[in-house]
Amino acid sequence: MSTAAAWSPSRADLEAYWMPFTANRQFKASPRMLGKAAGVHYWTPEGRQILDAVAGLWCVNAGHGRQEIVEAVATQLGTLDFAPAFQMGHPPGFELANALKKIAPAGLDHVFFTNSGSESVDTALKIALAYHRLRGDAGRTKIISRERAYHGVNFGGTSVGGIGPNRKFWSASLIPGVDYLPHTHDLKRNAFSRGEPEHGIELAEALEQLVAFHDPSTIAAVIIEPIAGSTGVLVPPKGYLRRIREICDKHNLLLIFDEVITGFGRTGSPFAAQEFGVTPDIITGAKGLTNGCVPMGCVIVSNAIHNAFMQGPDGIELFHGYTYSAHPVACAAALATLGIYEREGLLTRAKTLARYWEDALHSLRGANAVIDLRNYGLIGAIELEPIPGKPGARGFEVYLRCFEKGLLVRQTGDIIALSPPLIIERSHVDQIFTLFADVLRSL
Ligand code: PXG
Repeated sequence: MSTAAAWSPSRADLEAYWMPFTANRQFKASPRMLGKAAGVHYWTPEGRQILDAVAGLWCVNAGHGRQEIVEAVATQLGTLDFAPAFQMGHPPGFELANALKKIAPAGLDHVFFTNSGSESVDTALKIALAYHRLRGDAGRTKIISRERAYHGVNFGGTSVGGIGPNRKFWSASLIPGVDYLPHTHDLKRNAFSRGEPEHGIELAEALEQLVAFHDPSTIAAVIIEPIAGSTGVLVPPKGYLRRIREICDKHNLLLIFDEVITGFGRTGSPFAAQEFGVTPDIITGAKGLTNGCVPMGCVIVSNAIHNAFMQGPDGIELFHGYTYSAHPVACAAALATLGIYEREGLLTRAKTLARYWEDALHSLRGANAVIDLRNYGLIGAIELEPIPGKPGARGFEVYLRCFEKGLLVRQTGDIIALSPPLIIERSHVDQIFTLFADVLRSL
């Protein structure tokens, strides 16, 4: 079945594929298909052009259809298609780890490879617990996360996740010893903030309270998305992340930044850690690592953590890894991606566009149903007034109307999130918000 050609599936053709995080029956009654992509656009199988305002799903940072990646992947497949990851190595794996070390914050010099953000999170949690145990501090097993956090869907990530519907089927089976900081979303005080909100640094003090409640000797790590993405773009209040770091240092807690969304230039720096001037002990990444082309994730760890494992008698230091860790084809895609990011300055391009983006987004202030606008780097969110008694209905309607008008956005409840490819031009930014304003008027 050609993806680019028009395709008219019957309902029966759509049954076998159980789609993720999708209202399957609703979708299959009225499918929305994509057939091809190039630059900042998708096309439906019928040839309708769609402006991609979410970089696929926060991942296609260099834009679609990049020839360098296509060629690197094809060459790699023809050279070394697969190599066992356990007790064997191959050049692209080491090359990629070195390339990541170069763009990561100083002192985070070692990389463990996974195949997704979810695997990166579970790997990071396992490394954090193992680290304390290796140091003779095996009592540190608890993890502190946050309300409204999204850390993927494996059991570890689900357990530290703070979004109710993602947990409810499994609530009795999640990993024990997790507690949650309050989220920082505060419409009353911070609505229509540009960049970091003024109010909320004091919410970091909740970490001190949790530490006192659990006793620091029982806590291994704090995991935080520097900007919470999935839950609707929650930008950290001024000083908040720095204060979290201070409290972690005071009590010897590892700080994990889940940068699956914020990594690879989204905020205007390679990682949000650099953007906000706060260095965690572990960074989890995925998505933009390969420009979304081949599944891959990474866990970048501090030298102190790595050193703790590289002691003692020779032998396997960490009993963890995946068949496809550092898959050669994924490594090739990532190396080509990082090459593009470097040549085109994409890891910092969001900074040069941020002000224009911000002004364009905030031009929606006062528009129909808009109760908040928030932004950072090339991330934006529009929060809509819920229809009474029907949470999420307005958001979904806006999402559908945007797609009808040729704009791909992301919807979570009544919040619309935007995160365009970092190659976006000002004219596209104008187009996004013109289309969006049209949709709001049509409600
Ligand atoms: N951590 C964070 C912070 C994420 O945003 C994951 C982990 C999991 O990654 P994988 O590769 O396992 O999906 C994510 C994923 C959205 C959206 O629209 C966000 C994600 C995935 C799908 C949709 O907000 N983030």
